[in-house]
Amino acid sequence: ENNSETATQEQNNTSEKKYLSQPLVSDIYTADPSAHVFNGKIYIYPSHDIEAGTPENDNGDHFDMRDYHVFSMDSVGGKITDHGVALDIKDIPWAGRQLWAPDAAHKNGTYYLYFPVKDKQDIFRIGVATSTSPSGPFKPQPEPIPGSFSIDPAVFTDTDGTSYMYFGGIWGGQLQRWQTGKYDSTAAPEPSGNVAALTPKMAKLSSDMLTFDGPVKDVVLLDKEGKKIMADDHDKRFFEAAWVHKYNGKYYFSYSTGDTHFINYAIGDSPAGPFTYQGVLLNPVEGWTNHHSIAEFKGKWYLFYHDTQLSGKTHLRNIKMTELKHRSDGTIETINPML
Ligand code: FUB
Repeated sequence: ENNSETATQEQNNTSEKKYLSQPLVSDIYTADPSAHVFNGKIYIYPSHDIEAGTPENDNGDHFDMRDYHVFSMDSVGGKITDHGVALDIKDIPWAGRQLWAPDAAHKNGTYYLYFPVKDKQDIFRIGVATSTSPSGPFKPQPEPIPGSFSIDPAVFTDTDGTSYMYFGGIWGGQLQRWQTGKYDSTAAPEPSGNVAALTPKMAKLSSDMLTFDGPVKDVVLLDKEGKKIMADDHDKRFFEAAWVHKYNGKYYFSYSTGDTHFINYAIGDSPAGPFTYQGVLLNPVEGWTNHHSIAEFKGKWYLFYHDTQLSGKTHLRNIKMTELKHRSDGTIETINPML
């Protein structure tokens, strides 16, 4: 009898899903969490997923979001505050559809919310909105950032005060449509064969944080032999969700591999790269997309990510956080979202 009880228990244990961490927010769906520490608190700038009823396809039309909420936490594991609607698509004069993964920055008493949205020609551009408060509401500039394109802006401010935007995403993120410098809606979703993968992009931000100061540059990702990551290497090549953090004087570029669902990371000596591939930072989560950010709070580092624990649906996600550990050699311990 004892044996059969043990067998039942084991069955229960194996059929029950065990998540590394639990959703931070459960009354609305949230995704793509970009976290920053402002005024001693953690602020999270996520996408706000909704059931818009738009059919699913490879371009991500089912991610049909219309506003952003900002969240804050005084302590890890403490209460999370929803500050309400921080920016609504109806208030962005040039926007068409799909408010995707945002990021935020702070300079001289102003907070900046950077966001990708399709314009009225259905071309993704990156916009910026400002507020005197980290929780908004944010007032958008009347036009997108000149020269911006594609998705997933991530703004990193270096210790010298210079800010850089990293951005780009292939397939539905449209990065592949800009290879000639002009928009080409006929481009294949990504290159294939014996060619280098498409690179994420970066640009220095102007001192007012509202425009690019200088050209948009390629962010070169190299393998450990110093060769460019190749287009067919879907376990390693950049797909979307760029993020940069600085640790012990080194620059860490992390990103999603999209259809293979990893968050990988690469290390460089300068914010402009090149960055050398190191390995997987976060293994695949439940749901198709994997999108993260990394922030230091009170001497510890945290990974912010999402999965679909609450809904079981790829376009209705929930944000989570967990501790991230750098080893003494600077590499990062791989995080498994399921136990
Ligand atoms: O949330 C919409 C899009 O899905 C994001 O911009 C991508 O990074 C992916 O998470």
